[in-house]
Amino acid sequence: MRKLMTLEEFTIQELRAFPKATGQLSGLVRDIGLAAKRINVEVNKAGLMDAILGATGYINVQGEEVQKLDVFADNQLVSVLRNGLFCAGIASEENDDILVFDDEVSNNAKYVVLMDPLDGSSNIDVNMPVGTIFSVYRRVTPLGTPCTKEDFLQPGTRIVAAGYIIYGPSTIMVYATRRGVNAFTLDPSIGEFCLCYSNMKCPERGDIYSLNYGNYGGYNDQIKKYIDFCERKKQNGKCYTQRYVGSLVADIHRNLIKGGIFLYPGTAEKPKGKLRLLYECNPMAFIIEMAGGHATNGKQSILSIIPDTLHERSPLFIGSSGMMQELHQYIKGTAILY
Ligand code: P6P
Repeated sequence: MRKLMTLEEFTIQELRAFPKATGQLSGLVRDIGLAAKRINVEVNKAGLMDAILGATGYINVQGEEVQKLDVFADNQLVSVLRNGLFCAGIASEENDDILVFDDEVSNNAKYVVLMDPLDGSSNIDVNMPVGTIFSVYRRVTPLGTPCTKEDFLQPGTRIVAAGYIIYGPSTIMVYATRRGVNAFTLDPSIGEFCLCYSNMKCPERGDIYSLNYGNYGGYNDQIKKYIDFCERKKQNGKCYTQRYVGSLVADIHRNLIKGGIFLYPGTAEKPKGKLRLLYECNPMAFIIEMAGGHATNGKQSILSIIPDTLHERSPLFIGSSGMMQELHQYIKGTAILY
């Protein structure tokens, strides 16, 4: 059987291609992979372990009930990154403020990590896919000093690497840098992530659109226009399919492979939508754009948005470039789908 390259071998191969690289980013991604393996064990036991399943009764900064696995995932990622050599601090969707590691080694690390430790966790109790989402930025503050909030409030154009781990029938890490997007499936027989998709490209078009209709009972005009657009495609014999898991990693992973478009517009009560710019929109936009797709907030590229606060939200339209272009053209490039 063909020997598959492990994540470790892949990052070393990348290092060999860039002799000037320090190896810090490779080491950081391997650390995240280690945490993901530990999270994967607990996610796979969910349902068997009342102790770790279900809610903690706490409410996080997003006003959402915190699932115990959320807390476990956050702790695993913080632990490997704090004990590693390559990360100066973390901003997590689960924590109100940044986590500054502030020790001599960490203060000299050149990267910071932003993450959603377990996105879609409300799906855990019904055994649907959930995911870890992360992005890596180079610090803008001087090495040798503790990182500050300034290191985290950078636009997505400054992302050095981003990825997600989807805990589904397989556990797969999708990892993107400006050199391309690659995916690694966890092989439980050796406990390693093994390269399964090289140089992933998001198909220019697809037949899938993902939207939670329930959020738009009144359907504002722009939404109505887009639904009509998709329905009209059906009438012309081109079957457009609506697929929506309610777990961002699962919905985008499917569209990345098959082609498609995901829409989370602003709603009446949440004009800026539900999804978090730093922890969900930016990393997913980076991954999709490195694979040839496109992502906007309806008015501008997601990656160009200058964040004001750690937990700000943004509408998100993301997916196949041809479908994104059609969407914008169809509604004549006006401010779409707020
Ligand atoms: P809705 C999960 O809670 C999440 O943050 C994303 O993973 C997912 O895409 C979205 O919310 C689903 O939101 O309003 O459709 O339930």
